[in-house]
Amino acid sequence: MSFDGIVGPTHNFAGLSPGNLASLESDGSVSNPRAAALQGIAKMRAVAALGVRQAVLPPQMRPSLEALHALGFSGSPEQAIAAAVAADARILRLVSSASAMWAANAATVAPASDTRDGRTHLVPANLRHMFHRSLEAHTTRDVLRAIFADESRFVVHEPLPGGEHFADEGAANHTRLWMPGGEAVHVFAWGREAFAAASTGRKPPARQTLEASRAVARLLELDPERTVFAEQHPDGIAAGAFHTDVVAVGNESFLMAHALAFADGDRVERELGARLGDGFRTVWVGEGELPIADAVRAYPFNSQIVSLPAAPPSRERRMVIVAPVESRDTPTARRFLERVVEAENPIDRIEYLDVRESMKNGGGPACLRQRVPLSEADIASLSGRVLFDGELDKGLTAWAERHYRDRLVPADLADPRLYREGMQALDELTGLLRLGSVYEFQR
Ligand code: SUG
Repeated sequence: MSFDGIVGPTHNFAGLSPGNLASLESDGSVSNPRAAALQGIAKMRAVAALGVRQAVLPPQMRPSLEALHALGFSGSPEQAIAAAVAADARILRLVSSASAMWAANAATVAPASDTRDGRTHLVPANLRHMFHRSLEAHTTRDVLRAIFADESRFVVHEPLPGGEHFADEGAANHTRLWMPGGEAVHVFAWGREAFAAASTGRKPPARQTLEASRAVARLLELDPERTVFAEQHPDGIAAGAFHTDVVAVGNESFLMAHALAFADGDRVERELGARLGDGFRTVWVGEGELPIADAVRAYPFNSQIVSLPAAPPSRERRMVIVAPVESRDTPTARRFLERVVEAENPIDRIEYLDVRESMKNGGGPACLRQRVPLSEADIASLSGRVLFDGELDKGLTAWAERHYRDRLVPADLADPRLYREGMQALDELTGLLRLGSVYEFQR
């Protein structure tokens, strides 16, 4: 099951993420929140049409009044926003991002089949490394608890505590691989070792720490034998692959990755091969065929690889790559994806989708979704009305068309009407999704 983040009403280009080239390049340009939300809904529609169970995660309220208050800007939304702008407009940018749309960063998930207690475990990501993203963690926890409320089936943990030592970016650095009939293996990628960095005083642009990845694996109650910890390639990170899902993507028995995805790709390949056995397929690509700059610009690895429902009598699962149109329009990326389709592996074809508004902030199709493997009984026990069907599609589309602006620049964030519009939109949305009061302003 795929949970997509609905793009929030303040989607804008504020240049908030050093190390994320698209975010920096788009800084200050005009965004279209309505188009962004509709592109996200269209992606859900397309993925659902492939036979994947699809669900939604709501956006978060921005600007965050809680954060403004915590920073000493008191009073009504109007007063707090005005005071923040007067102090430093960059603060308002930080508390206004719609970044919760990138659901891959919402949490790391292990399904019931892989955990010691037989429940599905979700660890909300603390997103410590970027201030604007760290604001998401607690509401994400509350939203997940509202949806995965049945404690006999689901455990929604607290986000990891503390500061930079346990900086966790969620499933953007995590992949679960498995062979039919076999046990799954979880790959946790990390960018830096907090203890090592502390001792040298070095502060690399890497976000995820090894210490955080190990803590997440513990909380997920995974068998240590079924985990692989892999360092992200520092040169890949330096070139703009701030999350592993910018340079590698896996699904079931298939993994494709750039040579600059992992510091030791050979070891990753060997360890996975040893655990998953024959039939596990990988495609690697190097600088010569696909320069890292093109991979970062066009995001062919930030695709969703979707398993099609098995067609009887064949029990074999075929797969489709759902890629951003930028990789169709970048020759090296397109040729690489076409080679993947031709090679001996489960991939049948590529479908290109337009999520340009999200892409301009460094988020492709894979960033917009969180994978949560669920049984039919689990799905039936979800709270709220988050399953994406024709009716919710219509409801969400009309809702976004009614509430969202079609133009926003960072200066507009100071407009108190934007705050009121957002509050009204999200209040109505929690009704549509039957989620109860998940936002601070509703309490
Ligand atoms: O954390 N961009 C996000 C993009 C996250 C992409 N997710 C995955 N790769 N899974 C980030 O850097 C930019 C917001 C701005 O600049 O306005 C931003 O937060």
